[in-house]
Amino acid sequence: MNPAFEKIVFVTGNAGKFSEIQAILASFGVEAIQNKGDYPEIQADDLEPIAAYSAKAAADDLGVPVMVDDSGIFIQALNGFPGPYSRFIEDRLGNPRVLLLMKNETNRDAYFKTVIAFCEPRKEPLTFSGTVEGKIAFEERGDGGFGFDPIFDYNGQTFGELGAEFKNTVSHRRRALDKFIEWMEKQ
Ligand code: ITT
Repeated sequence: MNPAFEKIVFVTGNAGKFSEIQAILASFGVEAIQNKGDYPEIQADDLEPIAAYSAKAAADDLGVPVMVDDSGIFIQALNGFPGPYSRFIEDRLGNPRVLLLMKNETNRDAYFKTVIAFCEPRKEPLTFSGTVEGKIAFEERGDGGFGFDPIFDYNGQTFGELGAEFKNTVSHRRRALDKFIEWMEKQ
C-alpha cells in the first residue's frame, strides 16, 4: 500500500460502520481513524452526491484527506424507500414499524447500498459504490450488526444472525471498499 494511505480519517458518528470499515481496512494494512465531526449532508435521491458533498466539506475543513460512508436500504415493494432517508426512518420508525409497512407485501426484495466518498483538501471528491441484494425478513432475527441488519435476510439468515465477520465478506460496504482499495493501490 502507498504510504500516503497507511492511515485514513473516516468521518462518521456511526459506531457500527466504523468497526466494520476499521476491520476491513486493517486487513489491507490501512489504519482507520474515526472523526465524529458532524458535517452538512445535502438531501438527494441518490447516495453519491450526499457522500461526495460531506467528504468535500470535511476535507476542506480538516485540511486532511478523509473518507465518508453514506448508506441506505432500498426496498423494492416500497419503490426504493427509505433509501437515502434510511437514517431518518431508523430513528423515527425503527425496524418493527418498517416490518409493519411490509406486512402485506409478498415482494420482499431489497438491497443495501454504500457509497464511500474520498476527498483531499481543495480537490474534488471520488466515489465508490457497492450493493448487496437480499430480502426483508418477516421479523427481526439476530443481534449482530447494527441498524437494519436484523431484518435483512441474506440467503436465509439475516445479517444480524450472520454477524459482522461474515457480513464483512459480502456486504455493500465491503464491495464499495474493495473498489476504494483497488484505487488506493494504484496511486
Ligand atoms: P454517519 O453519517 O455519521 O456516517 P449515519 O448513521 O447517519 O452515520 P447513514 O446516513 O449512511 O449514516 O446511515 C443510514 C442508515 O442506514 C442508518 O440508520 C444506519 O444505521 C443504517 N445502515 C447503514 N449501513 C447499514 C448496514 O450495513 N446495516 C444495517 N443498517 C445500516
